[in-house]
Amino acid sequence: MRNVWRRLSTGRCALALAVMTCSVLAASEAIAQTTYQPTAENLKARQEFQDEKFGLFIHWGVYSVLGDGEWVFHNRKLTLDEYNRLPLFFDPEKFDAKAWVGLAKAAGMKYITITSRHHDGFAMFDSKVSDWNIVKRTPYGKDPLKMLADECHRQGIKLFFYYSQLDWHNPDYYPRGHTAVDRGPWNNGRPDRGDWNNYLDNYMDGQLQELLTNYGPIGGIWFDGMWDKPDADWHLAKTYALIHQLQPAALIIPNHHQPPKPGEDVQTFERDLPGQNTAGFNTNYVSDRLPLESCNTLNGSWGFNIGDSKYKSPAELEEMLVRAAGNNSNLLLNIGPQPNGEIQQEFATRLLAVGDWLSRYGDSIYGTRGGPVQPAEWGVTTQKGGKVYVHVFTWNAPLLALPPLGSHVKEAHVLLDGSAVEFTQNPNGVVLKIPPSKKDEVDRVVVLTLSSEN
Ligand code: FHN
Repeated sequence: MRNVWRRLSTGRCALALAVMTCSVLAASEAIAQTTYQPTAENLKARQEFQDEKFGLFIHWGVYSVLGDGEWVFHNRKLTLDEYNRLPLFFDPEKFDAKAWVGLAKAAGMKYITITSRHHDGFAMFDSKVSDWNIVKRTPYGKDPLKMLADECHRQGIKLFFYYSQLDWHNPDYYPRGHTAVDRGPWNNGRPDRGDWNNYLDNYMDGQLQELLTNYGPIGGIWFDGMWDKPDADWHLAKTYALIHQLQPAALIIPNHHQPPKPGEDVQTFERDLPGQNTAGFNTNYVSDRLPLESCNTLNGSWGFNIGDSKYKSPAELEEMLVRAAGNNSNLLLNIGPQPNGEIQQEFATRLLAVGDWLSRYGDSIYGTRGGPVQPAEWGVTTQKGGKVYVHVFTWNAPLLALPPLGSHVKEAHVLLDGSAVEFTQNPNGVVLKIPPSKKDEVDRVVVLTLSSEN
């Protein structure tokens, strides 16, 4: 519970309200999760997911041709006829699945999550459900997700499919949601009628069935877009049961910005650490039962955006990853490849730098869970197998005081070179003598070895 409602005001009423609301949400999540019994394979996959800690998010679709992000259809208020021309220009002759997977691995990433279709509804895979797909509509004519899945299997890295439930193209996505009604209004030429049940039960579930049968074992489905129609009946029980029945180990990761619902396996947070709603649309509720994942962008955009050069530095990305781990969460870091299939150098060099950093600091990240100390401005802690990793970002004083850890500290050393770190421990906590920061050192990591006696 330590992450819940962290940002809430400390006034008495607010606190009482927070405690009450939190208990109600926790109780409803508990009920939700007890009516859904994950299989043993699923529980194992959740643990592996938590151990993996770092994934590559890829937003890639026909929108990349315009170099203006994945919302270009909506932002420019294009009509269906206009957007339908876009696939004709999508010919990613430089797409190289081996290079993409190799880059993710070199970055220290343990899984990849790629858009199988975004809000434009355009399937980036060979779908028989509709011809609004890459094989039928583009000069490329091939299925890059199949190549990617095969390569992921070859290189031993998990592949997840992002799937947008929101659809700006299909007439059966009706009644339309906020993005077409309030954030517009935008009628792109679809008729003012449609068969919502057909959209969910045949179109969407049909495509999900394809994704879960034609690509070998996959890590899971990353849903996005329910927030467009938060009050609609999304037939979730049916869709989630279909996924778990086809691949019991596949994790359902919904980006609906709400507390977890029955059948979901991971709670995700967009551009935020769990419980920190700085983006303005995440829930403050943080599950203490499900794995957590925080997604963010390497520059400021999800899909390829030729005008976005706000690349985060390797140091910022490393801190983002460590802060996620300290908050008991994974980091899913996004890039938007170019329409020709290449990943731009600005992304690649930064990813490789993070990979290099992880080759030295990875022990304090992979396989860990959030540590015993409340995350703070100065840093965070992670823990694994009787060890606590103290990650120090900004602390200029020589001594750092930690609250009681609940265990006796046997010894302390610097992760990088093994040199001993002086410390004292008493019932009030542990005081560490932090080594001075070396030049360009983002994160000073001190490893505390705990003994089982208190
Ligand atoms: O609208 C999308 C956006 O394009 C992007 O896919 C992100 C990724 O988390 N999710 C949505 C906004 O919540």
